Amino acid sequence: MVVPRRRYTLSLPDGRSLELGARTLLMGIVNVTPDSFADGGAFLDPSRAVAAAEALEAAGADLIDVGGESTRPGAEALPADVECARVLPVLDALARRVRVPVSIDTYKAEVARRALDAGASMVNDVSALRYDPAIARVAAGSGAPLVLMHSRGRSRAMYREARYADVAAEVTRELASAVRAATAAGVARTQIVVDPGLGFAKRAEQTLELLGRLPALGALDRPVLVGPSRKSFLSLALGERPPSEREWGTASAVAAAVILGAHIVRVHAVAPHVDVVRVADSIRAQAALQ
Ligand code: PMM
Repeated sequence: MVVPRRRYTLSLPDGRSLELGARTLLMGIVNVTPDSFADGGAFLDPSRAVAAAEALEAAGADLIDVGGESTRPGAEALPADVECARVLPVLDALARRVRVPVSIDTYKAEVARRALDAGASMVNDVSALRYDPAIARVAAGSGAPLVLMHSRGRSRAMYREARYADVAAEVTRELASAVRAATAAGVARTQIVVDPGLGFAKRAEQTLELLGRLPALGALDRPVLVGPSRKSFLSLALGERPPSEREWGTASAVAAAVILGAHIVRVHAVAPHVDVVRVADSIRAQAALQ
């Protein structure tokens, strides 16, 4: 069933705003890391990362998400200085070179603060405030929207936490508590985006179920961001294969997410997904007429 998608407006620190819900927004991924599972090492050189972001914008990205620490299971936590040394030169250049808003994918308050100073306009926290709660005050102080992504445990041990009686209900409940923590720290509720955290502290079966039951997150009354791109849960349907060969599988998950109510989808390959979300948005629009 095509579920209604509510409209939301996020305010950006530079005075612009992002309209969510009328059409699906595409967030293009630039990982400035040596070890991300899908694009690790490709953009560690800042000039290559900047060129990749420009190419994503030209392909139709509505947002660019820049990250400096790999979130793949078992990845080492980086000192904030090292993470900053990776992302700040890229953000500095992007402030002059791209028009679309740039988000910083970090769970560290210090990295978020310095990234916002360098021109980022949104904070994407894959720990939903659990690793460094001070990040909420940083987002609140800057007026930047804050993405709260569901996960459990720390990176190294997150699969030990993948025990759910009802994955959609538990993820919704845990995100609700993260939303409360963020608002208690001063973040405007209207600036919060929620994300079910596909593949984070979830087995493949649980991730597929959660994606299929995405409308459960509607109880939070916040825009929903979904990131299925090239993730290993796709292998449950596709069989084992490298991330680079999961693009069609990603497209299917993106189409499902849009039909099920996602407002923003986070992908590595923006160009093909422009068509995917256009068609899925058209299906939504026509179904709403009936
Ligand atoms: N996935 C990854 C990293 N950051 N952020 C959000 N909000 N949602 C996600 O699903 C998400 C994320 C891991 O993928 P990557 O290593 O390819 O960036």
